[in-house]
Amino acid sequence: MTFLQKVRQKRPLVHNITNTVVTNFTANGLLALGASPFMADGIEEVADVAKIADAALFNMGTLNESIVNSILIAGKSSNERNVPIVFDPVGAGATSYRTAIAQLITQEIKLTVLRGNVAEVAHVIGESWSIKGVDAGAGEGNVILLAQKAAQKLGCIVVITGADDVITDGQTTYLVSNGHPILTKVTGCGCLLGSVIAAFLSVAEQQSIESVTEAVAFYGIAAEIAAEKTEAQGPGSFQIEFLNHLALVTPEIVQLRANIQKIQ
Ligand code: ATP
Ligand code: TZP
Ligand code: MG
Ligand code: MG
Repeated sequence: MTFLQKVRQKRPLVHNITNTVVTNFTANGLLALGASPFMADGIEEVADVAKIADAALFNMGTLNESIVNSILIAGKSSNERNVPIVFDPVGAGATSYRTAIAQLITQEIKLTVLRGNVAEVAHVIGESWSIKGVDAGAGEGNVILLAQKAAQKLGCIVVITGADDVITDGQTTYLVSNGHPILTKVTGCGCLLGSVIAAFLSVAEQQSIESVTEAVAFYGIAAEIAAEKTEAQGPGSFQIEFLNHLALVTPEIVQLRANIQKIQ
């Protein structure tokens, strides 16, 4: 059985502490996939939510002190139960506050996956890369080596997304070349991917790089098909069609279209 089939069978409960921009899109994306979203960031309840969740997604897109505290409390509670955690350090490097908080979270919480654009991942491990707000700027470095260095330093799987996606645990590395540039014209497509990865991790053995790779390929394939179907239209139509294909893409379609390369 593929991880996608397992997600649709188990309908995992994914605890999301995410930003105010993408909350609705993320919940709809998880529902379309076949998972069960729970958006809960209140400091009063996050520890209890973490006790019932199958996976967690922490995202610092609209950051403030309350969100930081909620992520730290939920993260510790999730770690106690060995629940997989995906962290998206949105905008790390854009302000010194974001960089410091991203580094604090990676120190205080045992992550399963760090998912970000190249600039965000670079800044989390103290390297430089140009960044424009929450979007990565053009950079000069080697993205694969950067991802491997981050995975080794943080002791987790690192996913750096872009035209090609790098997925590595520091030893094994995959390159996924599915997806479509129009994903960058709809806010939250990076953020939702983190939640989708969390759902796939919840039906896998711990630290399963294969489940993460399948999640990333599946996501890119749903976007490719949605982009084909809305070719003459714009990002608004794409966004709706993308949600449709998160529900409609089958394991057979993933197998046919997945563009995954294992790198030594
Ligand atoms: P940024 O903040 O830099 O926009 P992000 O957090 O939104 O980053 P992306 O890097 O845009 O995240 O990744 C989100 C999804 O979009 C991933 O599935 C990725 O593969 C896909 N993607 C991004 N850019 C391209 C591209 N040029 N071609 C194909 N797919 C892309
Ligand atoms: N501003 C703060 S969070 C956010 C914006 C625009 C959403 C970023 O979403 P993504 O998935 O990184 O494009
Ligand atoms: Mg984006
Ligand atoms: Mg992002």
